[in-house]
Amino acid sequence: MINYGDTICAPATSVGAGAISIIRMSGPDALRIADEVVRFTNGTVSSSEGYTLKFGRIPDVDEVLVSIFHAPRSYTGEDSVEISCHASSYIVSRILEMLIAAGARSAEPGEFTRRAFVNGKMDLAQAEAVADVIAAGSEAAHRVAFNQLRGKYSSELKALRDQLVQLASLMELELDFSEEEVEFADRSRLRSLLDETSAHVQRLCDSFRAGNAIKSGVPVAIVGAVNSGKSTLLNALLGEDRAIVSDIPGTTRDTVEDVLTLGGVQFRFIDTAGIREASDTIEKIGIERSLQSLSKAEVVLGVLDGSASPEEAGKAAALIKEHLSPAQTLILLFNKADLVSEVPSGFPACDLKISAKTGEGLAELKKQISAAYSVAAISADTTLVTNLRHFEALSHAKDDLSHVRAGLDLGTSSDLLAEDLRSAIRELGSIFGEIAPDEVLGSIFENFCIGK
Ligand SMILES: Nc1nc2c(ncn2[C@@H]2O[C@H](COP(=O)(O)OP(=O)(O)OP(=O)(O)O)[C@@H](O)[C@H]2O)c(=O)[nH]1
Ligand SMILES: [Mg+2]
Repeated sequence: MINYGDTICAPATSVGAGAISIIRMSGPDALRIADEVVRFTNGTVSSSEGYTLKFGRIPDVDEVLVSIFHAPRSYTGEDSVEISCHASSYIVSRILEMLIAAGARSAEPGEFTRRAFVNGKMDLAQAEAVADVIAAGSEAAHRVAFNQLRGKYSSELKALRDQLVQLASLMELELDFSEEEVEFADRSRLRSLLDETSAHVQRLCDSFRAGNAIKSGVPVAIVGAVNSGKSTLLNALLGEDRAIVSDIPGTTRDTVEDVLTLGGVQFRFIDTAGIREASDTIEKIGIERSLQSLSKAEVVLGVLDGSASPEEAGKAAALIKEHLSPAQTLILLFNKADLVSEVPSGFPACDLKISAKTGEGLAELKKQISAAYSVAAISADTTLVTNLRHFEALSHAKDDLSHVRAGLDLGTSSDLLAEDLRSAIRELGSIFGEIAPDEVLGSIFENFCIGK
């Protein structure tokens, strides 16, 4: 265990909210400092067992409860206390001042979790999941983050890393015997092991798109011709007047977005400027943004004006499909169904008839949207990569492995292949913090809140 030498303190709850605040303190002097600041009727924090709670007084400030944790059985692995006081910003800052006067210092963002990582209480992917669990705004985002916090994610990556280590040792075996010109390692065995691990790394890379969408909200773009009812649809889905609606074509000039949770998944709905041949510079920029939103969306709601001519609607549908990629889900909507009793012949085939104005078909639309990303699909066994740092490491590992694969086919010498393999092992190891340079740790933990 690394001894940091100093003792840190910080509020662990948001200051000034709720009835109770918790102040956290961790480090070699945590117990002594607590005894200096808090008075107890009998005994001291230092002489108490771990996992006990003591009632005490901070003269002229507050009555508090002190939770006691002894190293190494604490969150950080160090001696720690948590002081529960009344949630007044005055009381919290008074207590912090007293702790600092007695020898503690203010913790930096994420420093408690950083100490937990350095002391081996959790690996780096788990430490990152702490922030994700706290930030999770939906059941799906929580489930993904919680799986990572529990360490299932790390064990899968560690198993993958071990497979690569095994591959590397097969290759090194061949190196050892190369002077005798024996191709010792069975290259076909090497190939199949390599293909298996590459496919696994590829699968993890592919999961990033869905994982990231679940973490930050699945983007749903509402696109279509001007005046087709896109903004009316956004407002109807959200149940509030979020975007301006008017019968003037070209009302929406810039994208407008808001979130809605459906079936435990957070969706980010993006209303866009209607797509048409525009002469106006500002409208052109808006349309450019519409197309960008379309290309970045997971789900695209193509809104067709049911009262428009089949030719116009056909053009609008073709334009949407032209910008769509196979990974995206398109739901084509026949809107303004309240105005038209039957779908005119020659009108593009739609998935659903709706009226954004009367609400007809919107319940079914919500079902179809949430079917595209359901929580049920994220079982405890699904590994989804949600973290950009992990995605980048996996992508590098994937490239390294494809070099190795290409080299095997070309008959490249084992020492060159082993070099690429070692690089892939390093990349995977960086995810759970096997190698974690200070600057990497710094950039991870600086995004945490104080007290985490
Ligand atoms: N009858 C009827 N009118 C609708 C429906 N949906 C939208 N409208 C009307 O159509 C007009 C245009 O609606 P908007 O929601 O502003 O259309 P938009 O697609 O956002 O238009 P732009 O922002 O200009 O691209 C408004 O007058 C709406 O009231 C519908 O389902 N039924
Ligand atoms: Mg609009």
